[in-house]
Amino acid sequence: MPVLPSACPLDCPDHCSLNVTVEEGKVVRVEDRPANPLTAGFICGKVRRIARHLYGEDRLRYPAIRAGKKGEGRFRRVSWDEALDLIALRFAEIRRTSGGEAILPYYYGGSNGALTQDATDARLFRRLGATRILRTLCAAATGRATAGLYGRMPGVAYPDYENAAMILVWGQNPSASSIHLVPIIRRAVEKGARLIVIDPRKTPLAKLAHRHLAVRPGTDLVLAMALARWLFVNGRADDAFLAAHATGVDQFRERAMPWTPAAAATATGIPAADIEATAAEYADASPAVIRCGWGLERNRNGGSAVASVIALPAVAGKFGVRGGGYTLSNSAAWKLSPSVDDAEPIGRVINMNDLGEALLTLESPRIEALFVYNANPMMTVPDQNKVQQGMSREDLFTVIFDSMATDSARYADVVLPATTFLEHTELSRGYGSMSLQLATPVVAPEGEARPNYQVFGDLVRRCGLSKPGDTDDPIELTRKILADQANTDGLMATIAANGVAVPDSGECPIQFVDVFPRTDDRKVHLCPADLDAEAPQGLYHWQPDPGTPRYPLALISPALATTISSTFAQLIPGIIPVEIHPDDAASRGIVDGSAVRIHNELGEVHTTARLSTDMSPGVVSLPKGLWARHTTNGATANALSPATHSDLGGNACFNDARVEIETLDQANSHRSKFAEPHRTGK
Ligand SMILES: Nc1nc2c(c(=O)[nH]1)N[C@H]1C(S)=C(S)[C@@H](COP(=O)(O)OP(=O)(O)OC[C@H]3O[C@@H](n4cnc5c(=O)[nH]c(N)nc54)[C@H](O)[C@@H]3O)O[C@H]1N2
Ligand SMILES: Nc1nc2c(c(=O)[nH]1)N[C@H]1C(S)=C(S)[C@@H](COP(=O)(O)OP(=O)(O)OC[C@H]3O[C@@H](n4cnc5c(=O)[nH]c(N)nc54)[C@H](O)[C@@H]3O)O[C@H]1N2
Ligand SMILES: [Mo]
Repeated sequence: MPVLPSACPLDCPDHCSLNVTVEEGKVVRVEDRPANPLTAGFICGKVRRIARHLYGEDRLRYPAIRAGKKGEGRFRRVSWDEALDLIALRFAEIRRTSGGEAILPYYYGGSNGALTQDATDARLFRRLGATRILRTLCAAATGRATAGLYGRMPGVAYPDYENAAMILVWGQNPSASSIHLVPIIRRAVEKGARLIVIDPRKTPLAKLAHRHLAVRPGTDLVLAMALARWLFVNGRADDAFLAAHATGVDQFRERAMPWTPAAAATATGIPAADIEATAAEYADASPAVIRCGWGLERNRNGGSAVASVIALPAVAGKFGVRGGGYTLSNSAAWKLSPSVDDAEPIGRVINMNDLGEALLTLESPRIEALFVYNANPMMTVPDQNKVQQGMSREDLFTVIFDSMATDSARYADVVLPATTFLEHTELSRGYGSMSLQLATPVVAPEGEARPNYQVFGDLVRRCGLSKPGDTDDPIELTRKILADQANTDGLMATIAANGVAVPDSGECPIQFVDVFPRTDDRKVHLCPADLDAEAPQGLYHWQPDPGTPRYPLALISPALATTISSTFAQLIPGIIPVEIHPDDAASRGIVDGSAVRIHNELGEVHTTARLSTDMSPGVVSLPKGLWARHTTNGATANALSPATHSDLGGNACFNDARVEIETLDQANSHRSKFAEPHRTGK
């Protein structure tokens, strides 16, 4: 049985190298490939068992056209020619009558692969003059903060965590979202490192931690500013480092000053003594590393929160030693070039969090066509009821290009089946690991599935938008993406031969020794003017909790170990419960297993309750990425998440959902009393 090399490009920091066993043209086993030291030894259960995903009943295998009402999910199989000609024809009509901006491409990170997004798709939509989408569901706030303060300097590499004397895991749950970091942290702890976890939930690492700070969602900014203030007022700020390597120190210090331990305790729910003790421990420890995740960006204060957290190693002088500093996204370890030459059109841009609103209300021109790929907006975008209303428009021409029959696909006029990363060529880089990998197909496509680069390349031609020099060839596209590297030919040869390459800055750079801020003066900018101007009331200004007496509970929606966002979730059986602290449950007459209604002014979710002391009082949790089948009314956490934007980057504010929960019995008795109509999610 052949064992073939591959690489996982899915939206996960780790970026595993894979060995895939193929039997009779089908994937039968997927394991780690030792070539990549970081991911050698084990891979996640999702990809290990990916055969269930590739060959399961939800796989899309053939192009199809709607044969029922919008959203009903009835389709008739057609040929690729018929499907693509129909799309080209409708696009031509819409451009003629309303202009290209009446077409909206919608995509996110379903495959993080460089050949699958911003490649031939960009060529098509730029030449059509389509409306552009701001990719803000995730990492927009963290991206703005790291760009502003450090110019996206690469972070502390995972293997160097073993050298740390203190590890702060801040708003990340690697046990689900980045599993190769976990054994490294465990080894560091065994060797004596102090572990601090800052998370509203008792995550697996919080249970291992010496200190767990159960921060109220959306208050990390306050906590980090209180830690910074403590360092300044107790003479523990590293003045020499700040003088040599930082700007904006006075402004930053001034904004930290109001956050006394007592004031911070009120906002964050963390006792003042714990805040002070944490600051003292951090000041004393070296090397100390902060693993900043994405949980803290998904709220109104997200950008300033991330900025304040990554400011701490500068204030405390934690750089310059192996295992000291911070890690956020390491994707900037590789600077990739565009694979298509077309410039971004200057035209209409919409924030993807506003998808529902845009489909329903945007004018001049109205959105007449929606082309969704690498994304599952019905399940992953805030204000789900609005997205559903928008996608239900009978006059909206919707194309869904995916490898799975997602909940979004039910709303398609045309369904196009996509290959998965095991069936096409893909170039990808990690954002936890610093690897770059090129993988060629290990099996032929299921049914008639086709890769993105081929389908968008074909549509460019059918739309009559070809230009000389266009290529859809994945290796030629790869060469363009790597064109600005120091030694493109050498790198192409390395990734072709080994599959994987490490950046020039090395596998494990030391911050402020091997890598420096990529700002114009190579300094950390603690209060950059552009961020200060962008944040509604200035950088580091804290916006209070959006909870109300009617909707007091903070609903968060963290990643599950069994999915990547909504990918693979179709394989999870049964109804998924909302987790609630026993005290919050008791005061509401909820017991373990109760059927409950979670609701606010945006919508409602019907599911069951699971009582858990892992939750903090006042915080409830329903995972991200669920499908309609996982709740009893088909709505998920996003039916309750507002389509508001974070202070920086226009990021989604999933965790600003504030809700109330009642048992379904209570809900039904209200309903009969007031005969109040309730909208359900689906
Ligand atoms: N409530 C709540 N919602 C959230 C979050 C949250 O915290 N709370 N988190 C958000 C986060 S972090 C993210 S990143 C987003 C993700 O949001 P999405 O990107 O919409 O979610 P995915 O599940 O990754 O969907 C990707 C889709 O792309 C498809 N796909 C994969 N590879 C290919 C390919 O090669 N070609 C094509 N055409 N399709 C492909 C997959 O089958 C899948 O259906 O969700 C966000 N949604
Ligand atoms: N298995 C798996 N792996 C994944 C993904 C997945 O869905 N499943 N998704 C991938 C993607 S798209 C991304 S972006 C990354 C995300 O990876 P993570 O950063 O781990 O993202 P989340 O699970 O959203 O949030 C992490 C933690 O933040 C906590 N949290 C929520 N709100 C707050 C807050 O206000 N402050 C603090 N301090 N903590 C808070 C949550 O309880 C959770 O434990 O993981 C990637 N890897
Ligand atoms: Mo994400």
